[in-house]
Amino acid sequence: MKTQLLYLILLASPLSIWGQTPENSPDTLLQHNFEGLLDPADTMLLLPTGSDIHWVNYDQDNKKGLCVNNGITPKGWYWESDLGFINPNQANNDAFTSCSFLDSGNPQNRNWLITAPILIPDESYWLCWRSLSYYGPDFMDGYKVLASTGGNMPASFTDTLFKAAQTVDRLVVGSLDLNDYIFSSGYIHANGYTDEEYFFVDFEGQNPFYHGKMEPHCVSLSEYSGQTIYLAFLHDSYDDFQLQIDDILVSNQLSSATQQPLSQLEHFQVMPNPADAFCFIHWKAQENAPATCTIWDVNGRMVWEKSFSARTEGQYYLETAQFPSGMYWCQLRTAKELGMQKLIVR
Ligand SMILES: [Ca+2]
Ligand SMILES: [Ca+2]
Ligand SMILES: [Ca+2]
Repeated sequence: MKTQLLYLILLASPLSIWGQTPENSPDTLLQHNFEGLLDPADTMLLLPTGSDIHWVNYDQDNKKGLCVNNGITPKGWYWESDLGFINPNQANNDAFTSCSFLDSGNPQNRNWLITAPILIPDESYWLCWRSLSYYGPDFMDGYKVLASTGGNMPASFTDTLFKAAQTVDRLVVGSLDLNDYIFSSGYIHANGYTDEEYFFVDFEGQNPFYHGKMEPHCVSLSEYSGQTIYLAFLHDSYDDFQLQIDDILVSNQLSSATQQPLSQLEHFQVMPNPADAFCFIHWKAQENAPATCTIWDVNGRMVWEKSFSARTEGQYYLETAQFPSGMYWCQLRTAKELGMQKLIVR
């Protein structure tokens, strides 16, 4: 019975809930931006049972965290302002957060954020998300993005789609030189702290540190075509600090005709953001190419689109007063490059 219900929901959702048509809107199968008035953790299960249809926030280690609130940090994932801002209290974004600075010895944190099940219709689908490790390189948090075709129990997540490195040891405490560290294998935040769009040097702490900002990632889900899968974000760091995940998206809008991953635009910005009556969309591409800018609402409906002739750099004045207040996705893409940003219209 459970399985039948699951498939009904999966089959019905792209059409009836989001009202999509393949011709003019993205097939967004799953989206979570951790925004709103209610704590997203309240709607999640605390334990996976094998074939759940809800998201799961599972604290497998059951160790006390010391990251916030004088040691009463939630043990699993928790809702928090975007820590990538200089002052997170002034952030206009919220994200899901996990703490690996744990009590008693040097235990491994094991916090699972497991999605609802997703039926991947064909090879054109991608998983995208954003993440930040708050405190690098001294206490850089690593994590894994995993997939399962056999239910949502931890042991079923046998496929690793992405692995972010964590700090394993340091030769010089507080150094900003990556050569003074030993990291586990995997991607080091902000491309090894070279891409200044995704970190800055923060002088507010005891020592200067690399303060992480939200960095987008995408992986293809093409090998799961025709299958129902669960995706999991496993924060499995030893003795680091805080990791955040945001804007989890499964959609087929990020693949080119050749199914090759698109590289990031050199620069892509929408400002002011939040926008009251207008915003400027500015981009810089690595190649001279025609571009298309598309805006979708949170339900995956395309609300605006414009094409631009070949250029390497462009700026466009967009009147946002034409859109109802709310959150949108703004995407700028060429044949080979892509930029995506959240746009808040007030
Ligand atoms: Ca935990
Ligand atoms: Ca968010
Ligand atoms: Ca570590």
